[in-house]
Amino acid sequence: MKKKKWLGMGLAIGLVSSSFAPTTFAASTGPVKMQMNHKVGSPEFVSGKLTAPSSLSSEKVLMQYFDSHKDKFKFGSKKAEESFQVLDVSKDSLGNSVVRLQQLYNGVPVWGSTQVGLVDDNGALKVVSGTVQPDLEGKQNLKKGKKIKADKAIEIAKSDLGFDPKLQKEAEAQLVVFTGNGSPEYAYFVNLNFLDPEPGNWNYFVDAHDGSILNKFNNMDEVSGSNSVGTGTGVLGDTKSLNTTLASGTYYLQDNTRGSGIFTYDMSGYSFFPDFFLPGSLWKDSDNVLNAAKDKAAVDAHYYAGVTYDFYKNVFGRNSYDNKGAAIKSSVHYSRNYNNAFWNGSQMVYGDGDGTNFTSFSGGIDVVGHELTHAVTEKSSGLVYQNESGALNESLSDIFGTLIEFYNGKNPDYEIGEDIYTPGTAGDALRSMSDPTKYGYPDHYSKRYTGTSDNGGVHTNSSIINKAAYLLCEGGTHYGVTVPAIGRDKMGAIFYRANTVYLTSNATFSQARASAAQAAADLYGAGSAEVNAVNKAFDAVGVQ
Ligand code: TI1
Ligand code: ZN
Ligand code: CA
Ligand code: CA
Repeated sequence: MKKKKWLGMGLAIGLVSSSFAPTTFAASTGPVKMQMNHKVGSPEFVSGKLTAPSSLSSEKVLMQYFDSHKDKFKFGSKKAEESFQVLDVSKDSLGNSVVRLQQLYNGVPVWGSTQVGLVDDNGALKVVSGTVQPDLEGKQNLKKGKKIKADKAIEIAKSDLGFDPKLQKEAEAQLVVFTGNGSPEYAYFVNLNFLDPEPGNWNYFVDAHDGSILNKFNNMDEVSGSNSVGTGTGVLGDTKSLNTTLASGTYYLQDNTRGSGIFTYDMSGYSFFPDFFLPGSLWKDSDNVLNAAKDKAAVDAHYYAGVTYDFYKNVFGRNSYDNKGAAIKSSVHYSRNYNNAFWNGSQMVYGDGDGTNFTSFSGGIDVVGHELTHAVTEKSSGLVYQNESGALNESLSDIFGTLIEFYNGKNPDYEIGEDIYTPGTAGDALRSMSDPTKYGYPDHYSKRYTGTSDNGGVHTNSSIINKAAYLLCEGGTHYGVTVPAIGRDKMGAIFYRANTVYLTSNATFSQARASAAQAAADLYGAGSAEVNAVNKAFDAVGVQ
């Protein structure tokens, strides 16, 4: 797979976008929504009627817009035409023009700083996405200029590798403005791509003034080699076998036996901008025995992604999250002491936890099942991650995370996150499907959270649906309503059909009830006990 050289920092931010409430204001051309990147202090996403219709080229429309909003985008004294290079202009499926830009500073590309403009077929600008690095002209470091030569930078990068690589293509050093460490610097971007003595695709940023290495990462995301089976020790100390790939004497966490493959990567504690350096480098091991402390998170992310793939394949005939065999990617050791895991729109990302509230998130199979189910939901119902649709999205992730835990068969339960939550305290969990109130979550619609935090309570109100799903599996009487048990398999089949057939992006809880009842009728008959049980389960949690 070929990697694009310029990764958009402000693009594809998915669930982890810095979603501060955008401001809305009326411009002369119509209402405009401007979402700020507060870290950088300039806009990251602007939408609305940004310009009036025009017969100019789409590039010109975008450049003129930048020129007339210099105060916001702060790209300096030069005109937009000199501050941005047009990388690409294309048409989308709706007839809009998509203009892709690379920010330049005095003609030098600002690494990772790309922008996109969407211009409709009337020549009106509708969207500007991507943060511009602001006020570069005032930066002291850039005034120092460059002192060392490109060849020297390549030498520095090569000697840092510690061995002499047989390069696939000649190394080049490209002068860039590197902003990844906070203060912009001139740097050489050096790519070293090789297969021998071991495969690697290293990116180096060598300070153009003093030759120091500002940053480096191995951007390799796939190897070609032979299938192999290794062993690993998981987060909880258990041993499991792993599908790996052997290439040039090194083993990689690349499982070629499922769909288009399962790949596990190392973020080595980095995060920077989410998505910027993801996925990190493909996990490698010298002897196919992954038993070091740092291996544990990788072992479980890899193994449980395989179990999750098998669950969806064997139970529902679904080939990966998109049902088209998409490659499944996970990165572990994301950031430091990071107390969460997420699906970013294209891959799973796991923190190591702070060691007190959480340990490595991939150690819980219900966590892995939860995250990969977000991908299934995104590719099917597309439930919007806010308010009731967002709580449904979260609930489906908990429900299937739990079904996958039962499918795996090792100490399964209806608790959520028990294997990674408070490693120093036994017997507790983050949430409970059987009794959400144990951890302070609502178990009835009348007790739902109606505030705006956590995207409108997506991790709170999910518990109401979780409880309905639990009652459907196990039966019980809740607030005076008795729900007959239909078992996990039928509950799973009903919710899977609801998610993949009937639920829509903006579904409410009551649409979820109707969808589940319809799914049960399709699967088991209109007047079936299963339809009755679904209705009772939603009655019990107060959803009509
Ligand atoms: S999908 C992800 C949302 C994270 C948003 C922040 C970037 C999420 O829901 N993560 C789960 C992780 C999890 C799953 C933990 C199962 C335990 C069991 C989650 O519940 N996160 C909690 C901590 C939260 O975000 O509130
Ligand atoms: Zn989630
Ligand atoms: Ca569990
Ligand atoms: Ca605990």
